Amino acid sequence: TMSITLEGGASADSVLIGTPGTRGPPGLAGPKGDSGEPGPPGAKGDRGFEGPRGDKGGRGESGEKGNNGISHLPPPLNTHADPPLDHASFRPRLCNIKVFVLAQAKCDMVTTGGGWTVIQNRQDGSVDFNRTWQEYREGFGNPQGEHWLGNAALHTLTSTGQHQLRIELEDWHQQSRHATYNNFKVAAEAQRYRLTSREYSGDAGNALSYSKRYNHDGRFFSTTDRDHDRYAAGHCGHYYGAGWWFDACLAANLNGRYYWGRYSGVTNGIYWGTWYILTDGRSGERYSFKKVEMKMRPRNFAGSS
Ligand SMILES: [Ca+2]
Repeated sequence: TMSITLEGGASADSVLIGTPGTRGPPGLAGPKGDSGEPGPPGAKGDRGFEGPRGDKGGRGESGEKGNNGISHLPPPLNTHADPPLDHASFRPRLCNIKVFVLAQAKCDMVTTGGGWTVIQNRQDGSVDFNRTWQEYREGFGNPQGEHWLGNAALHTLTSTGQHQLRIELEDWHQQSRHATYNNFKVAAEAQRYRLTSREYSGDAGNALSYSKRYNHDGRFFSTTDRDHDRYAAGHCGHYYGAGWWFDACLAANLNGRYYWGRYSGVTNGIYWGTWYILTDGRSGERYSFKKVEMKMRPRNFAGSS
């Protein structure tokens, strides 16, 4: 026993002290802490698209009046004048088109009223069309010869207004046919340069919309290093070695390999399935074209037919 003083001054002689109880359960979790410090700034974004062309500059000052006298200047040579737009004296010329990058494109001022910008050409097999996504985006080849203008340029050129696409094919027997699409558009890279090719006319057949299964209209662009096709089990761009709006996989491929006429094996030549189909069952040979040109212009171009 022991003597202790209770609260209030009262005292007691003997108070028994029991053993301590068992330890209680842990308390509830405390409240959520404050947010942490903001993180470091992100990386610098990509460079934006080129802006629109600036306003025309002001007129310059007049020069001083010259003295009378005999002219020693040679007659004007007229070397930089544009060629007149008649068939007899027509020559292909370069036109400057400001697009994603400064690109030069060839103009066709003759075919069905002119005004065509050539966006693709095959004629001698001098340029390899088995290229990467980036190369197809920027374009490659020579505007005066074989080339692909570039998907970035195609998007820029078709992003405002409505445009026509004309495809001209020539075989190895001097036969030519064409296909025209009155509604042509190439979407932005974020939409993988998706193709719109509708309202067909012409005599080469509508190979871009051959059937439900082989339909290039509305398809994404694929290259040897990018698979955006509708063939789940494989990679059309890699298999055929071309950049194109593959479906699963193709009824047309104008960016295929250049062959001198017939070839056998994989159908990886320049191909347009509504004109030259795989007909030769004896040899299994395919047919590649001698010449192809793809060109576009505004749908409402003056003189369009
Ligand atoms: Ca695929």
